[in-house]
Amino acid sequence: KPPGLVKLYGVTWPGMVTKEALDALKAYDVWEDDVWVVTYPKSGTHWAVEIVNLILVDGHEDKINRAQQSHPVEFHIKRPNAPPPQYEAMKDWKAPRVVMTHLTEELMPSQIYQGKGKVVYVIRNPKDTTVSNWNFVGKMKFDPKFEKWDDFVRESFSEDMMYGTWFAYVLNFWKKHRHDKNFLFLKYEDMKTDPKGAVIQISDFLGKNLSEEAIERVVEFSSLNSMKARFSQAKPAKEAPPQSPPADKASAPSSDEAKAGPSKTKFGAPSIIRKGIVGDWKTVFTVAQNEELDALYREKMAGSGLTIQFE
Ligand code: PPS
Repeated sequence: KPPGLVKLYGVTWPGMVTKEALDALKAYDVWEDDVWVVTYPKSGTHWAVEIVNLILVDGHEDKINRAQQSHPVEFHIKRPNAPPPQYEAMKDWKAPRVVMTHLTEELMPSQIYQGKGKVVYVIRNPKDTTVSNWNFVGKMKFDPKFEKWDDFVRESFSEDMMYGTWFAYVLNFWKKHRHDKNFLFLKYEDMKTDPKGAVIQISDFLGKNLSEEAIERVVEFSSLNSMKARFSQAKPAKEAPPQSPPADKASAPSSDEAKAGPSKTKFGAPSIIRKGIVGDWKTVFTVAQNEELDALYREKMAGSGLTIQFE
């Protein structure tokens, strides 16, 4: 059953988020060596988490502690006999803990802003996050208002969007924390152009002095193909690779995957690792939608000092 949406503290969340979780996280005991990977959804969270995990084990993929595999820390699944939420279980994790989250700026643990822990913050252009999200929550039939592309794109840039709009989410962090010593801001598009550069930047930020061989291993194991091979093992045999629907067919059922039901990855959700390219938005956005978003982009980003690459 799709989890639906819930509104808490003025923000719309997926139904797996609870007030209890948000309150616990605001007051959370952050550890000095915690690494929090913070993103607007579909910005490359899992990619950045995998890079961080690999860096911490010198690129030896088999040494990553998968028992400490993270999902968005704000999730709190309440059902009979459910295991404790991750934010509780994490109290028993071994340091360094790698945590992923889409918490908004206001709701992040206060201790982070006192300089505790480190934040790797990934920004991806809002057109590609929208299309990636469309292929994800749209296909999961997460909420009825996400079922048609035209509605989805409109909804994505309304304040009611899950996790808020890209603009509010990204700019709140960027404007307040771009100079904080425990924050590293990265752009997905730069990571695509120069993955090795991104690995070096992150390892320097984490204070890890990796050998050239270790850097190469991290780059290799965090590549799209390597991650896809390792994290998509449980796909049904019938499944065709997910396709972005062309603009005029955007709301039609788009692939065998839709008919077969979502493919399960190790992350338990459809196709988190999908195309992994810059500019996929061009296959889905109509000319009018693109122009509208460009105008909004110019208005919202003016004076922010943040530039985003779209292709
Ligand atoms: S989520 O659900 O918000 O946590 O999703 P998130 O992990 O942030 O983003 C999913 C998109 O990231 C792409 N991805 C990658 N791109 C490049 N390299 C690697 N290794 C990689 N791993 C994941 C993934 O394909 C999703 O983007 P789209 O555009 O849908 O392909």
